[in-house]
Amino acid sequence: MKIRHIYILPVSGIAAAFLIAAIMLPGVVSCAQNPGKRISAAEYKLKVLETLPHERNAYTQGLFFDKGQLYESTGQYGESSFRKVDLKTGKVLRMLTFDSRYFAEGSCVLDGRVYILTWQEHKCFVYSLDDFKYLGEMRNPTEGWGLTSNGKDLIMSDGTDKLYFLDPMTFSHRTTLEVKMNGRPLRFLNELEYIDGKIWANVYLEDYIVVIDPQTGAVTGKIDCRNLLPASLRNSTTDVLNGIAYNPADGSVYLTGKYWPKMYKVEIVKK
Ligand SMILES: [Ca+2]
Repeated sequence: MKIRHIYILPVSGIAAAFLIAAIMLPGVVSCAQNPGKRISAAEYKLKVLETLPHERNAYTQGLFFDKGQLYESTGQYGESSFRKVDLKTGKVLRMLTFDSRYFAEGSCVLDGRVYILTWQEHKCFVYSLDDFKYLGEMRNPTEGWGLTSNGKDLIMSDGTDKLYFLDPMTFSHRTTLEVKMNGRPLRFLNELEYIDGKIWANVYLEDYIVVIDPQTGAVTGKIDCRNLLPASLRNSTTDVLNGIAYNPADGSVYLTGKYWPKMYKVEIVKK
């Protein structure tokens, strides 16, 4: 638990204790809210609804929709980019590239502004999504991995078991969520997507996606994504599953991976 601010007010000791407890409670967003309760993750598998092309040169780090349009950020030094992508053809419609000293990571949109993380460069770039115009940048004290938004906060992963809820104007931390799967901390949280009040997360180097309750940090679902990209489509550069995009217009979910030649429209079914 982390207390960011303690306000000293002229009240009696007992009243102050209640007041401080009331201030602290909303910030306690780990499973500590239910210390005796262990939530088991429900097991899901994928049903592929559609297979779509994906640029093999895209080391996918961020993937999201805005107004039905797909966007993607890609990493690696010298290859980092932000792209507007045609969903049906996989073709890049517009692209920003980053200086080779930056390794781009996750990205998301909030109120028409696109936020693009860097891995170890402690910067989050901000652009206008409409015209890709540079608006500024904010300092990120941790590493940057995945990024999404609940419509109010930016939600960021940094490769640990924590998700940070951030002010989109200042990047200051509002709350920190500790993520646990079956009662144990789940590290290496990577690309994120806020779907229907839950946070979906890739787990780096794993072939599964977890569904996280943003109130408690408990993993409520584990989605088995093994063999999503068949062996026949893999080559020496094919890397890990990474990339979740939700299109709220029709409730569809798309998945891909780093240097994958395909993207998949999927739905999840209980095992
Ligand atoms: Ca995403």
